[in-house]
Amino acid sequence: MFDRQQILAGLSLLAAAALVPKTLRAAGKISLDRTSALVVIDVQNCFLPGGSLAVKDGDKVVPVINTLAKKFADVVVTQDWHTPGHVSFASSHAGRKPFETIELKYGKQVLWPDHCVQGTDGAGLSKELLIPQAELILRKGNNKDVDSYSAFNEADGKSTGLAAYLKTRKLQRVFLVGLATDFCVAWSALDARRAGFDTYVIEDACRGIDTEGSLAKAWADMTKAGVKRIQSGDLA
Ligand code: VGL
Ligand code: ZN
Repeated sequence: MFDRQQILAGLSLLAAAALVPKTLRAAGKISLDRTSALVVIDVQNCFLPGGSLAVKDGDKVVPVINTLAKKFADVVVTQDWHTPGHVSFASSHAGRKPFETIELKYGKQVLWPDHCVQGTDGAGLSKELLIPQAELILRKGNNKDVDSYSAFNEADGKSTGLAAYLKTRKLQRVFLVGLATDFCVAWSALDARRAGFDTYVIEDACRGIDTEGSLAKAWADMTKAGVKRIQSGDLA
């Protein structure tokens, strides 16, 4: 049994906790501000279970992203958006198989199963993704001869205009989520750093493809470049 003194002590502790300002209680958490933007990478049917380039547990990111998105006023959503016969498809290269690598004018290219063909259901965003306030849907990789993992620059270096869009809107901090960690998320994060953004990747809101050690390499490259690796629970 509690005696009267114990109850009083407990109550005063509760009262003291209530007096601690919210900012202190959130100590160690990352506070979002008006310069923070969420960039949701390629949460498209082709990358979800049953899709032509399914990322393992790709669907698990959707509820995490939906919850996160409620914290952001500014959200950009991207779509991988390839022509039929795109240069990144193994089927466009005689004798080549998916996940082999070839050398193209702009460098190494992993060859993929056909995916995210413009206007097809596979290229559609997940129907479970609920981010009504998202103001920009950016399509990338729509040039037949050039891939674009990154939302910022195509593989040949040509800008998509995303850095200028964010800067015009005074959005300095970029939080990346989506698919796949080791390709489109990582390349976007590296380009965001190169363009001078304060860059975060929210790990539990991403899933990777992980071919030939690509996931470990992507994290090593991102860490080296100063990309911050965080969890959704780290946000205030
Ligand atoms: C992606 C491989 C090919 C991605 C897109 O969204 O990460 N990966 N195209
Ligand atoms: Zn692609």
